[in-house]
Amino acid sequence: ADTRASIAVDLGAESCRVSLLQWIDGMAAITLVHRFANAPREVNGGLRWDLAMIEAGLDEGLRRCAAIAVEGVRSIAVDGWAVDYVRLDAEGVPLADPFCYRDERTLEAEQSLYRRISPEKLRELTGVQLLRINTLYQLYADTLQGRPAGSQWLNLPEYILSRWGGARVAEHTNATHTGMVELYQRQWCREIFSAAQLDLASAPKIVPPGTEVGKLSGPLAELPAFRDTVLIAPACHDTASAIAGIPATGNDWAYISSGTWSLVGTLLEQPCNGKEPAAENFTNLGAVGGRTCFHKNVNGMWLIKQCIDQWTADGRLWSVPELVAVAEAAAKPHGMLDVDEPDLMLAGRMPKRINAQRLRKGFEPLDENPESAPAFASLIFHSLAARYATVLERVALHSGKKLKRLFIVGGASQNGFLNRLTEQATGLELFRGSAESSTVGNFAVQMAALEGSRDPITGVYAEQVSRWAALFVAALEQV
Ligand code: LRH
Repeated sequence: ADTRASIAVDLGAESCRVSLLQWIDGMAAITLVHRFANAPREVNGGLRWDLAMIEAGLDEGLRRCAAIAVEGVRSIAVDGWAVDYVRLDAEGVPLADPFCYRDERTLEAEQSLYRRISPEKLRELTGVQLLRINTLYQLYADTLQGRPAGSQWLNLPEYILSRWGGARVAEHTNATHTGMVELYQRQWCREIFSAAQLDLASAPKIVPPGTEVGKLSGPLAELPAFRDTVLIAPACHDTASAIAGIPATGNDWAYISSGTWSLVGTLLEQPCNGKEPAAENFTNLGAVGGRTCFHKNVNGMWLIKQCIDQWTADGRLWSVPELVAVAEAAAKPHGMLDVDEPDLMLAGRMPKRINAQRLRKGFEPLDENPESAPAFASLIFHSLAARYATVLERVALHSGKKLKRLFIVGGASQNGFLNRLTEQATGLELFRGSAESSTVGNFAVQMAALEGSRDPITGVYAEQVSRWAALFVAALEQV
């Protein structure tokens, strides 16, 4: 057997991670080798990611892995948050720092695009929930700003793979979140491209999860550990990776992938794109093994993190664990927050935004002084749990599943208080999956890909991936 190591890169809106999988006496060992903070920044009135910082951090992570993995590195795969993309010039060099999906330029682009193609039509063609953050509206915003139609773009994880020597592709699970892929054909949708005045010829080729896209090349490839390292497109969408990292069987479970966002839903064998799920704006995104992530984007730790940023600016530094502890002891404020109000998806002034909503709804505003953070945190956690319960009821209804179990994965699955509230609100039996579930799923897809048997259309097989995931969840618990 090949006992070389593998590397999983997981790009997060709050932090990026580089992890190493090694085989020691036949046992899997996973180490988080490098983790660095990430955040969008305001540049000339636009909200953008610092691409050079991300690239430097990832290269550093790879170098550290090479120093540890004396046995050599067999494969590398990259997943990350969906929808954002890098524009390239003819040589494949980035034209600018990528926009962050929260940038407000898509507020107008969305409305303007709906005059060319109706939201109902978009929904029917793609099965994807209408979210203004989707790549479609961002690319159309570029068009409105006079961007030439022919320039190439790559979603972020795929861009990183190409930067390390991989072919320029769009991995299917990640491509679906652009809002531009036909639900059943699994290809770019002509009608949508033409409505948004986008050039089909410059769109990257869609490939399924578990596709080898090339060999590591360039300066890093000179390190001995990287002599013969293949690059793999895993499920490039971090949420699809996180769900692939849940080794559950049976038909009675739902998931919450809990981080900046909470993705609340269930895995389906077939998409569910009827009138009602469409009206309720559920999404059908690509999952590993040709399955479907049927879920809804619910707000998440974004609310807490944005409040913390504001309180920090006002002179009081709260950590998330500290806030969770005080929130549990605080009284539950009267009146729940509508966590999914569009205004609460925007950056900045979060305590003010929350109070503005409370005033609109006729509730007492909360004290915005940082010392009163416990009341805000309590309100946020209670409201998130209530929202999860409402959404999961609809998930059960649309999917026809009798839900009994709820798997919570991702960074915020560590929040015991929110978990207890969620268990109470949903009445489901709660299981905490891996906090690094995207990394688990990323490695699991790599291993399944390296084993070699795969479906030409949907890629690696779900059962195989699931077996590897079970092993890696256990391997990560040892850390
Ligand atoms: C989570 C996530 C989510 C998307 C959002 C853009 O990181 O990928 O699935 O909706 O970021």
